[in-house]
Formats: sequence, structure tokens, C-alpha cells
Amino acid sequence: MQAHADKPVVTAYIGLGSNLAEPVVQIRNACAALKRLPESVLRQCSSLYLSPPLGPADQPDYINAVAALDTTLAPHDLLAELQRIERAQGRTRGVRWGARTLDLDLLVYGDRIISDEALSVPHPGLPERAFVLYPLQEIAPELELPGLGPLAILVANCPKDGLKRYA
Ligand code: PH2
Ligand code: MG
Ligand code: MG
Repeated sequence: MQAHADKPVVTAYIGLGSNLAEPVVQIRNACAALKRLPESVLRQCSSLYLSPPLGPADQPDYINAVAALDTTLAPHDLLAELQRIERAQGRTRGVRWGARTLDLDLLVYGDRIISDEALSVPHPGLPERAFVLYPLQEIAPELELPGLGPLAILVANCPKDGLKRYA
């Protein structure tokens, strides 16, 4: 893809999660939607993983995955695009950590550290979340997380918590 003087190409990692309305279809549709994003090239999508819910236990297991995207979208513009895809797939804002048709989290945006009302990257839950770390390791084993160090160390310190590859 084309970099512009004022618009560098940045590799962003996006966490995908769903536990409602045919989660596997939701994640596949979300990957297709990521492919269509402006100013962006979808580089990779991890395998699908099955994970028990973090948060309220009275909800179905999740399907999770992680995608790598090269983009010249600014971080908040990328976030807006991700939220648009969530809405297009029927996402409504309900209980914190409750069931959802689609969750797209901006996990990492190049080497940037951002913390404002709208956006925190790297995603603050990242070090504790097996369902993010293991799929991320599958597609970016050498990744260094800004402010957090090597991904491999985070993975080594994070139990799998019931995470499984989805067959
Ligand atoms: N997302 C949440 C809350 N809990 N649990 C799993 N296993 N996977 C998720 O993606 C997930 C969750 C809020 O975004
Ligand atoms: Mg989330
Ligand atoms: Mg989210």
C-alpha cells in the first residue's frame, strides 16, 4: 500500500470476539469487513479460538481471533471504522463484559501508546487475556508491545484459561 509523507503505514492488531448469533459467522463476516476498510490492507487473520467468558459467567463461550492490518487511517479513525462494523453486525451496548454479537478491539497501533477518553492502546486488558495473547502470538510471534515488552514474555506469564483452537 501507498504511504504518504504525512501518513505513514502502520501495522495495527485487532481483537475479534463474538458469543451471540452464530459467532463463527460473525467473526468470518468481520474479517471480510476488515478487508474492505479504506486506506488499509488486511495482512493476516489468526485461527479461530474458543474461550470461556471473562466477566459474567452466565453467557455463552466466545469465539476469538486476532487480525493484522496495515493502514494509513489515524488511530481514532480506525476505531470509528471498527465501531461501524460492530454496529453493522448488530452490536448493541449492554452489560459490561456481557454477551455480544461482535466486539472489535484495537489492541495495538504500531509503536504508539495512546490513552484518552475514547481509546487506550495497547489495549489495557492485553496482558491478562489468553484469548488475545495466544491468537496474537500465532500471527506475530516476534511482536514487541509498546510499554509492555515482548509478546513472548506476556504469553509465558498468561495461563491458557481454557482457551482452545476451534476445530
Ligand atoms: N470479551 C469481553 C468480555 N469477556 N471473554 C472472552 N472469552 N472473550 C472475549 O472476547 C471477551 C470476554 C469484552 O469485550
Ligand atoms: Mg473486548
Ligand atoms: Mg470492545
